[in-house]
Amino acid sequence: MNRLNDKAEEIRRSIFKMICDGGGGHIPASLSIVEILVALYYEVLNVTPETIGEPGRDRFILSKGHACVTLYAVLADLGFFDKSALDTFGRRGSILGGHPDMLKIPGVEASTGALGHGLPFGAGIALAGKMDNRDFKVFVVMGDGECQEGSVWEAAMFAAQHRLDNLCVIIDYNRLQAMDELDEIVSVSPLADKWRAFGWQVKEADGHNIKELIDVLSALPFQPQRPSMIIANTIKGKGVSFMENKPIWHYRMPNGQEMRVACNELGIDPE
Ligand SMILES: Cc1ncc(C[n+]2csc(CCOP(=O)(O)OP(=O)(O)O)c2C)c(N)n1
Repeated sequence: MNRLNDKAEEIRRSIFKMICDGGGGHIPASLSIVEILVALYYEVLNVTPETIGEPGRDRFILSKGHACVTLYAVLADLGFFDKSALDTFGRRGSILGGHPDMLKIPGVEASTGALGHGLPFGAGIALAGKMDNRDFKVFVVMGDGECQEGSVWEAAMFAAQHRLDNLCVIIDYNRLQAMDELDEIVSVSPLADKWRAFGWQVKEADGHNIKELIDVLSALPFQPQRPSMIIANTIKGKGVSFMENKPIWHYRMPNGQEMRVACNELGIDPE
């Protein structure tokens, strides 16, 4: 497990450097999902740069597309595209923009950014897999604030009705939404009960504990004939102390002194 914890730290450094060098991005939202993506891509997902075109591969959809730099760092590390592309993030002509583009970036399965689309898209792919008698799984990572979108609940009903037990959603439950606390905007609690009421099998996990995440993900489907939901308890901004649980940092760049503190905490050599 040390290897994966080290990998998570490496991905955190990559996220921070990419966004600071690129001049803008969602740092805390990206730090929130590091362990979730590391658990999925390094232990669970049956997909590689060689098999990305094969119909039987597992699918991953990052529905909270504003956290795309985490996905970029992981995909580059696994060789889906050259790591040098990370240095171009946010620049004119780069394949790596502020939201992921499936037509430009090898390994990206869905263009996302407009919240509420990843689950409907994933549910459609999961149904197609069932109809084609394939045994791949579809994983969707969503934000907790994203659960306010009506399209999420339409897809939730659809997935339960079609018994999509090849579909797993992981909610990044950091309890913040953009610039405020989720409960101060439109509360989604009790989150687990809501999903259960829609016919989903729900488990909770510490979203920063890679072993716990892998254990839960290894138990899929949680119940045959039902879609699975993992509510991952997370901290928005995890790893940079002054950003943790602070909504103001949703889309904000650190100044010189803040940059030095963050680099020190993440183990980045300040140049
Ligand atoms: C349909 C839509 N409405 C609004 C936005 C603007 N937006 C970008 S990130 C964000 C916050 C989403 O909250 P949450 O899903 O909890 O993500 P987190 O705060 O953890 O990053 C919003 C509202 C968007 N991207 N898409």
